[in-house]
Amino acid sequence: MSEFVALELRLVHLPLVSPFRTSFGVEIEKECILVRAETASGSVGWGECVAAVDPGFSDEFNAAAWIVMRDHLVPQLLSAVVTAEEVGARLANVRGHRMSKAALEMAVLDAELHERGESLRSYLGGEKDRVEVGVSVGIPASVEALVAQVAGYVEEGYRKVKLKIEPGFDVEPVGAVRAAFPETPLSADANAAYSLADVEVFRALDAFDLLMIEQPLSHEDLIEHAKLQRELHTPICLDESIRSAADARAALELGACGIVNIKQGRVGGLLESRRIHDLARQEGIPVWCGGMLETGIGRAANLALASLPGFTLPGDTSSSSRYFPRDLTEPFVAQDGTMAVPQGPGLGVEPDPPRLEEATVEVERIEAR
Ligand code: OSB
Ligand code: MG
Repeated sequence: MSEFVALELRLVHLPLVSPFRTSFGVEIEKECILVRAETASGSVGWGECVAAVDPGFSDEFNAAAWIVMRDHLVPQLLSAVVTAEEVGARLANVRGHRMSKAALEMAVLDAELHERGESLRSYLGGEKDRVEVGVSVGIPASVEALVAQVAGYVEEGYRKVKLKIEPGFDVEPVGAVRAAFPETPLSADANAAYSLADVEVFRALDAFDLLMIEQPLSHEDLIEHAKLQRELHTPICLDESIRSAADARAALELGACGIVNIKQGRVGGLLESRRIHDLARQEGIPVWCGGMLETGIGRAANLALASLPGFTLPGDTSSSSRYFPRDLTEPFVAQDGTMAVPQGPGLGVEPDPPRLEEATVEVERIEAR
């Protein structure tokens, strides 16, 4: 339980090692909002908002997230004694904006856990010291470039390679990677780029022994995913379509997927993530931890979440070097396809002050009155 005296929003820009292209757009540079929460007793907590510059993955984006946090969400957390578990209910009068709410909940939780001296892993009920990780590969210039890139990642030891696909770049590249790496666990992520009329594409992908096909159809659909799933052997994994535990319940009941990608930002926070985990586990549905090209702050949260027992498939949490020439925190490094779960209080990491200053393009401090 903490009383918050100030919340600070920071817009940061970090160069990416290479542009990341998906079916909905391209990111050349990482831009995100960090939240710094300060309690009356002097504890500090950090949160990272997974929204991007453009509303491509979802309807959330940074400029809107900044306003909704500053004007609508942060004021409701200041001057009040709140626990992380109460954040969701306290912010429920604002509809949607889950990525913003998740960032605030993360900062509140990090501060609270620092006050208690407890790690996020322990708080969430995580059981693993290290988690299996994979890598998500953006759409490249050519199939040859893709195969070469995958070779490097396989060499690094990643336990799963996820290929981004879109209409016109699907069966051929996935087939080429499968032929070059017959043993590597592979998946394909369409980011909602197809419709049921494309069923033949998925029948063809079905032949490549993929671990899953991620979000083939509309970001708002469950029913058509259920229809497609009945046509395929490969499990469908939902990402964009699952924004809450209620969505997950509906998806499982409909048979819309066999696997769920959990992203704390997409579903409104770590606590809702745990509810989805618990539900899926009860239903015998595997989950894994997705990623949104987070900096070390958000990556630490993902690792804590991925240490829960139902996360039985490798996550998209790759080494810092896969994303940034320089991360905001101490670099994360995968070894033999696994990554250590931070053990210190809260997230167990914080931004390196000079690095943070260098990356910051805007700061707004909102104080309790
Ligand atoms: O669909 O999983 C996705 C990144 C940004 C937006 C959506 C997605 C992704 C990734 C990257 O696949 C995962 C990561 O390495 O963080
Ligand atoms: Mg995805």
